Formats: sequence, C-alpha cells, structure tokens
Amino acid sequence: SLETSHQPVLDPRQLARQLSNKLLIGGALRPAIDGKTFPIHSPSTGEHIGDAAEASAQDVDFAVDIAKSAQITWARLSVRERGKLVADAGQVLVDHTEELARLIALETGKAIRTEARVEATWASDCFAFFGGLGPALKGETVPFKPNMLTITKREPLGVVAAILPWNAPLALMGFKIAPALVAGNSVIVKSAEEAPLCALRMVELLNRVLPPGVLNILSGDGPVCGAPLVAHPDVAKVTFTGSVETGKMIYRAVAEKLAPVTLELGGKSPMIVMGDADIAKAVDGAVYGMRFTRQGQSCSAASRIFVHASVFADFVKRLRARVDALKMGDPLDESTDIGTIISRTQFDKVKGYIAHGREIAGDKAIACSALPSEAHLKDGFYVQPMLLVGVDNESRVAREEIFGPVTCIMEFSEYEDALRMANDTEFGLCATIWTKDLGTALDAADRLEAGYVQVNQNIVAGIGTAYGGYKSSGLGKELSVSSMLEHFTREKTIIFNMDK
Ligand code: TXE
Repeated sequence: SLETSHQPVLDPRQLARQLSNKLLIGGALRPAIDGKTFPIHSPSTGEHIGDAAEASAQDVDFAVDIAKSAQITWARLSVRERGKLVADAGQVLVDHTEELARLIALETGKAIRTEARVEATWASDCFAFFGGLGPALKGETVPFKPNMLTITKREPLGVVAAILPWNAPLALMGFKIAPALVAGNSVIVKSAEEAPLCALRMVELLNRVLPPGVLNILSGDGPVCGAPLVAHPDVAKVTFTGSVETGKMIYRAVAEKLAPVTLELGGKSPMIVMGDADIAKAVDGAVYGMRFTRQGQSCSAASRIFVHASVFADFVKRLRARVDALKMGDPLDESTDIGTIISRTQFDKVKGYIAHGREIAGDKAIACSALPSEAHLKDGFYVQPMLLVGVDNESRVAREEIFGPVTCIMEFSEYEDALRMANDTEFGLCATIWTKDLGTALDAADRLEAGYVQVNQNIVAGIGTAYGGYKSSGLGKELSVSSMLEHFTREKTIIFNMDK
C-alpha cells in the first residue's frame, strides 16, 4: 500500500490507480466524506488513468480543524527542528524524483526529459533551500526610547491555504509549502482539477517525514472545495497561482475576513532584442523563455518578442529553425521535447487563438515542429508551436494570455517604441532585454514594468530570488527569504518598560 511502500513506484499507471479516490488529511489517506470522485484522463492518450476524491465544504471543515491543532504543536518546535524536518521531507522527494516525473508526465502531458524531471527537481530544491532558512525568522531591536526595550518577532500566521493550478503543480507546491512550513504554519493544499494525483503523491511523500496534520491536501472543484477553503474563518492566509479572474475572486473573498493573500496570476511577458544583441543567445532565450517544451503553458512565457529591424529577419529565421527541430510526441518517451496541452478546454482555447492569429498574420503565421504520428494525434492534445510574425501589439493574440505555444514577433526601429509596446499590457510578470550595451540594459531594467526583469537571459523563477508580478500579474512575491518573512509570518512589536 502507499502507506508502507518506501520504494518509488515507477509505473505511473499503477501509481495513478493506487492514488485514486483519496485525500490526505491528518497524515492519513482517506476518501471524501460524501464519497464523491471525478475521473482523470491523460492528456496525451485520452486514457482514464484514475479518479480523484472530490472534496466538499465538509472535508474543508475537517481538514481545517486538523490543520489548526497541528499548527500549534508545529509552531512550538524550534526553527532548527522545523527546518530539519522540511529539508528531510524534501529529501524524500529527491529519492522519488523519477517516480514523480513519470506521474506528472502521464497526468499533465509534460515531456519527461525536458520538463517533468526538471519540475520534480525544482520542487525538492525548494525544500532544501527553505529548510535552511529557519534562522532568517528573526526580529529586530528597535531604538524606540532609552528606557524601553523594544523588539519585534516574527510569528506564523496559522493555517495557510495553497490553491494550485495544473501547469506546474509540483514546483508551485514547493514555492508555497516549503516557506509556509518553515515559518511555522500548517498548510492545506487544494490541487487543480486537472492534476490532483501527482500533487497528492508529493504530499504523501512529504508526510512520511512531517508530523500528521501539518500538511494536508484536498482535491476537487474550485467553487465547491476551493471557495469554502479560502473563505474559512480559520484559514489565516491564502496563496494562489492561477487565472486573473479566479485570483480577483479569491482576493474579494479573503478581504471579507481581512486575511493576507499572495496572488501569482497571468502574464504576457515581453522580450526585447536590440540590434547589438548576441542573436544566437537571444534565440536560445526565446526558445527557452517561450517554454515551448511546456507548450507555452507558463505565466512567465516570453509570448511577445520585439526585435530590432536590423536583426529581425535573421532572428525569425533562426528561431524558426530551432523550434522546427523540437520533437513533439509521447511525454513519457525520452526523445520527446514537447508534450501536450493539459485538457480539452485549454486545447480549444489555444486553437481558437491560433485560428485568430492565422487570420491576422496570414502567411506570416508559421507553424513549427512536426506533429506526432496519427496514433498519438488521435487522442492527445498536441498543438504545433506557432510564431505569429508581424502582428500588431494591439491585437488579441498580443494582448490576452493564450497559455499555449504561440508567440507574437514584432519589429521595431526605435528603442523607445519597443519599451512602450513592451509596457503596453495589463500584465507585468516577467520581461527580458537582450543587448550588449550596459546603458540600454540598465535603462530598460529600470523602466520595464514587470516584477522579474532579466538581461541577456531567460531563466524561470530562480529559487532564492523574489518572483512575482506587477499590475494584473498579481500581488506579492514567492521564492525569496523576504517573501517567506512578508507572506508567511506576521510581525509583533513588544515593548518592555525598563523603569526601575
Ligand atoms: O484557472 P483557475 P484555469 C490562466 C491561463 C489559463 C486560465 C484558466 O491563462 O488558460 O488561467 O485556467 C481553483 N475559489 N492560468 O481555469 O480557475 C481551481 O480549482 C478557490 C495562469 O485552470 O484560476 C484551481 O485549483 N479556488 C496560471 C485553481 O483555482 C478556485 C496557471 C486555478 O484555476 C476557485 C493556471 C474559487 N472560486 C492558469 N475557482 C499561472 N499564473 O501560471 C477555481 N479555483
């Protein structure tokens, strides 16, 4: 059984069946109280791989009660003990990287070599990093008045709800759970409807080390399970990654009880390639930044590329050749670069944008990479990466988050125009500038309206750096020491009157 098996289960289909119909609350796997479940289909084959327990408000109440009492004991541990348990729990993930990677590949369509293993490792790295950060939870001595010793301390918030999307469920759990736990909170995760099984497995693995009740997971529908969790009076904090619309809904619900939120929402991230840029590196950055291998299903995807007229044709030619060479196919096949879109709904949404992009770009809409064989295509949500060359920054494809492998490539002559177009968006998550000129790099870094700006590179959110967006891309930061302090603790001031 799952409870006793300490060996990685390398057959993802077997694992999906074993994980079926369960929530994990108070250290125990259990069905939803009313016994409801929902089916999970692999997006690459269409096969029914298992069923997830469908939690309701009753399960939410039960989980919050358990998490609330577990948190009191957890917060009393020393930071060294908590940090060690978090780091040790992360080591269990390291020991099961391959297993987690295979399961997420089957469940979400991420290619095993290019994406799935990377994500599983990213998740465990968060536990290693935050596990060492207990000592950062310190307060200050404040020079208030000579006869008054004034100090501050950092306290945990209580029960944290972490609402997950499906595009990076394991990594995002690492982003959210690891700092929340080290800070002394307990956590209830609500997994995404499309990716509950890999998230459940990760939580089950972490529970082999963490005390019962400190980390719990519910699966189910957003309005039926997520909404009561977010609104629960004993949930002290909500951390969410997902759509702008749901993020705003959660913000409103949490405002009712004046609890803090962290929101990591969408993006339409610009990439500016100046005439003096190293084009080979910029093309690499575009391929990687666009996250073609995750099928563009990334909030940080470089989905609008502005290229200087002097290098435009060369850039497009080289980018096309690189994307063309990516192999699309079975996510579990080691030779695959690109897997599938997550679901029918997202597939239809992306296809709709592509149809519109083809209409407005005409023969400048370039479909790249060969589609997989007929057999795979029949039931899998495969989408050819699409370069929309020369579209207007005002068009829908350049303004709205597509969340698919579609990038708009636009030409500019003046730097100021590129900067203006880059900032002309409701989003503000990531931005990159590619240039050898230090002055231009510094100026752009200063003026790009985004929370995560990179010069001559395009990494995904780096552990240890403060990651989060401006404008409609969200509120608050994740992944840094300061984000742990600001988003998972509260500050108390204590004044000792020292008059004799
Ligand atoms: O997101 P939702 P969806 C964007 C992307 C995508 C679009 C829709 O553009 O096409 O959002 O995706 C839970 N109270 N991103 O529909 O609805 C829900 O169950 C509490 C960008 O998947 O935001 C799931 O667990 N929770 C993004 C989670 O919210 C609720 C990643 C995300 O679902 C809820 C994903 C409610 N009332 C999508 N309603 C990114 N920033 O990376 C839903 N949920």
